[in-house]
Amino acid sequence: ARLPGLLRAMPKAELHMHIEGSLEPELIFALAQRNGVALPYADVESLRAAYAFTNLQSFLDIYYAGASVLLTEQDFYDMAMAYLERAVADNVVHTEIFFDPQTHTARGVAMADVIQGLHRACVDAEKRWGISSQLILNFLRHLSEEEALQTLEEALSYRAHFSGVGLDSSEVGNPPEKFARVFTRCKDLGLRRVAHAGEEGPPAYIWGALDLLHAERVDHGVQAVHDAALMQRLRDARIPLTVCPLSNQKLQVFPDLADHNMPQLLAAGLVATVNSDDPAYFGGYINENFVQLFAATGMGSDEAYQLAANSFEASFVPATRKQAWL
Ligand code: ES4
Ligand code: ZN
Repeated sequence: ARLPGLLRAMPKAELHMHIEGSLEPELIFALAQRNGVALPYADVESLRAAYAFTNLQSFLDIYYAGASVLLTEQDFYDMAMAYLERAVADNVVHTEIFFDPQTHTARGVAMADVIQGLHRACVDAEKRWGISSQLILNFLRHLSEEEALQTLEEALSYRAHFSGVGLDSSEVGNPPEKFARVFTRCKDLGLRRVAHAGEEGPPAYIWGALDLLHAERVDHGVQAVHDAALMQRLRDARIPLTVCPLSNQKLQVFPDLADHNMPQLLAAGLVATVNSDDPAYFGGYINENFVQLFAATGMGSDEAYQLAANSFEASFVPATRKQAWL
């Protein structure tokens, strides 16, 4: 049995993918031209050449520059359709898509255009290819909690179009306690909750995501291995970790993929999953993450099956539909 073939062919859910991170350089330049936006890069090649990241912040600076070409409802639709078609090719049958409204509303883009463009793509993709999806609104943690609360209020006009909220952007120096009030309000509203924690930040930020943000999943979470009590909590409560191997490698969390701690997370009984994070920036969509991770760490078909099952268990679909996948 050839492992890469199994990894590519198996049905899977993707639970950690920033839609702005799916913008390929070619689409960035096409949208810049369509919208008359000037970019600080001459062409696709010089933009791609700038993708040499040393840490999370060095990536985020370029990621926000790339997102500046998104202006219209159609732009958000086109971006999401391109990702969804690519996900279908990787046998993703369900995806939970992160979006960063503040990156766009700060430039004068209407919340309606962001959410309606993304939602229309999700509807069309399910009709065309059968893939199901949910949208998860992420708050930018380098901005204030007041700004997050305002963003939430604005987005609530489109409450039916997103299932949950998350927390992303610059982690270190922006701990979860900064957003405790907005996440408690989201819980009261019946929104599902995730948060980036323990990507570059310490285990204390993962504890904070669980206890102060009421997070139901932890995005990344790979730093949990440094805290035995936290590992026990994650395992016993079956709190999933949405891990992104190529992201971790490119942002120097694990500079050598052979040193990635996914085997350790699975051996400890955690509900860990494999995801692409920002596939246009980190060198591959979800199947590339699976194939390269397995080649580097020596994991086998048992782990492949476990990761696929974990992706469905960790999803926010109703329990009845989960049963059919598992
Ligand atoms: C992100 Cl890799 C990562 N970490 C935190 N925030 C993000 N936004 C987009 N990608
Ligand atoms: Zn992420």
